[in-house]
Amino acid sequence: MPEQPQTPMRKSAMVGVVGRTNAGKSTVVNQMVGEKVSIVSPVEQTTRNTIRGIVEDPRGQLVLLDTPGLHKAVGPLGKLLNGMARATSAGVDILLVVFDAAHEPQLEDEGWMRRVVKEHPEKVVFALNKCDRSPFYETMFRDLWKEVTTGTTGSLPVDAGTTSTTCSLPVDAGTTSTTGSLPVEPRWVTCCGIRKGGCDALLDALFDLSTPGPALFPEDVVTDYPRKLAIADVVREKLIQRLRDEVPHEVGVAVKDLHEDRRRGWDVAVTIYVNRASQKGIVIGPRGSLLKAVRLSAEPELSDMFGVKVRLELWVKVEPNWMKNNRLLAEMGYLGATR
Ligand SMILES: Nc1nc2c(ncn2[C@@H]2O[C@H](COP(=O)(O)OP(=O)(O)OP(=O)(O)O)[C@@H](O)[C@H]2O)c(=O)[nH]1
Ligand SMILES: [Mg+2]
Repeated sequence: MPEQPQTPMRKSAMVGVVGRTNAGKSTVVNQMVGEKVSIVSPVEQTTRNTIRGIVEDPRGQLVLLDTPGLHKAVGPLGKLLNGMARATSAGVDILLVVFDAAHEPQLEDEGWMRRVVKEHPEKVVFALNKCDRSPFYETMFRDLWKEVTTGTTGSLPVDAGTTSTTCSLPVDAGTTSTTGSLPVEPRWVTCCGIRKGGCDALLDALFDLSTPGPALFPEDVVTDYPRKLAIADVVREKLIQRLRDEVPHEVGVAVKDLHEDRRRGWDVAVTIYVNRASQKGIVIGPRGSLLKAVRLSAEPELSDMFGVKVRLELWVKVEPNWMKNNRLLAEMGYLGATR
């Protein structure tokens, strides 16, 4: 009897998406998922939670854990975010490290490479992102990896945004030797997060490394990120886009109440926390114009996202040191969110 052609087994994998802040992790995750599950902005430390984006494909299912980008930790929230990224890098099937190759490698990039050397996860993909940009520093990243794996250390600049060049490494990168077995050679993929096509190669590499297994989430979900946190994130994205200087980093957003009405949609009360009284006026804007612009741009996006009419009520509250307030941090999902 002729042999029946075999249908390939569906694969699944949990993928930790890590890298320096602003490398384009969330952009790449959204492209691969095909929908916006994670907010994106040119401001550092945009992602403040580990967000799961789910890729459904004939080849199987990938669960992408988008993490806050590693940065020189400032204050308790900064440390919390770095901790989240590190915790996610352990216990995943594949580690996807996203590098911003439109810039020369920075200390945090070297830090991730060292972490790969130290912990040698079995499967690693290095994504050289922003390949639409010129110059593109592919060779420098590849050379750095060679240096890191052979134990010759380079002395890299700290991120251009920081003034000090003597900060300690954000990950445990103090070790210069690579004693023990060498790590697995990562797959290198050149991609462009802002173009869908650029991310197909990334999906190919990830599915290639995945093993046969059952789907981890139902097929019709793209994220299991709690909706209150997703709403707060979209509001924060719209705020960040309109705020300047240090204010974006000092803003915290929490959904206080979500009232569902089957006919009228959702009424959502949102509180925006700032550290200082002077920031309250900035967030509200002249005659409430900034807050209104935030609301008008967030509402249609949220309505689209959830398939119901979403109305927002935005309040601004001065809460000095909200970043040290565990109750508020928990409300924003930043505590106990390290999986
Ligand atoms: N030119 C170009 N810009 C990109 C590309 N990918 C992302 N960006 C931009 O880079 C900026 C940062 O993108 P994000 O996706 O928010 O970066 P992130 O790594 O998630 O940042 P954090 O959440 O702060 O860690 C945004 O302005 C993106 O539009 C790319 O392939 N090319
Ligand atoms: Mg992000």
